[in-house]
Amino acid sequence: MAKLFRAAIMGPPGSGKGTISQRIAQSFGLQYLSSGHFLREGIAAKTEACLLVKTYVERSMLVPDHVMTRLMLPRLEQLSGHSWLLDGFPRTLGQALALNNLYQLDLVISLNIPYETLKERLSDRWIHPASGRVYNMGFNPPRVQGKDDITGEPLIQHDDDKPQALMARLRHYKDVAKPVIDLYKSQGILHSFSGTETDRIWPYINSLLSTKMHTQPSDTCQAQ
Ligand code: G5P
Repeated sequence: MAKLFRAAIMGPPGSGKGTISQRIAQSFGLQYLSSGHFLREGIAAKTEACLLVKTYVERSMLVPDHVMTRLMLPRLEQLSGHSWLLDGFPRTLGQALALNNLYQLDLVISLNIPYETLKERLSDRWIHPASGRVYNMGFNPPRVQGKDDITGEPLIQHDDDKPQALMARLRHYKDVAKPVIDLYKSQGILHSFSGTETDRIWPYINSLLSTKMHTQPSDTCQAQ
């Protein structure tokens, strides 16, 4: 059996983590777990644990580490036996250390995207809330305006993509990401990618992953 591969992707809001994660999951057969999607899904389903974090998510504030790790680490336990990719977790040094106690990551991808690019992208972003599928009216529009390609259900915009919330998210990201980036750098597993277009960054990530892992038949490739 091929060795399990464990990876994480980091980057500010709108940097393309979700878009790139979906491509990685499809191309390399990794299970893909997005912390933001997982929280929003739990909030929509009104699960007790996720209702506690609703206020944080709605205000684009980081959910406290002890709550986040209590939610995410059991999900990872359910994925034992699979290779996986984490999108948006760990976000803080506390989360990274909690994860580190249980799993050794093979690779961390960090996306560096200019602020102006992030602002433009997020104001154009629409999502399908049930699945977490992400569209961008310029870059990746739905086939029918305002409707999800697969289900035909209406698309919505996040409250946290509005300009004030976005500034707060970017400030937070910078502060909390630095020690996490330093940790993964010191472990020799950090790979950073800079640019303004996902399509131009993607071939480098694709080629990095191809050399780092054996391409395996996908067991399932779904956003969780
Ligand atoms: P999330 O959901 O993790 P963010 O803010 O980190 O939220 P977000 O906003 O989902 O990340 P992304 O995944 O980095 O952004 O980017 P994306 O969705 O793929 O792309 C953004 C847009 O740009 C899309 O419309 C896409 O189509 C478009 N796009 C991509 N590439 C290009 C391109 O090349 N060109 C153009 N023109 N467009 C492009 O977290 C949400 C909340 O959950 C909580 C927090 O409250 C957080 O605010 N949370 C946590 N709290 C604590 N700890 C954690 N670990 C937490 N995780 C989540």
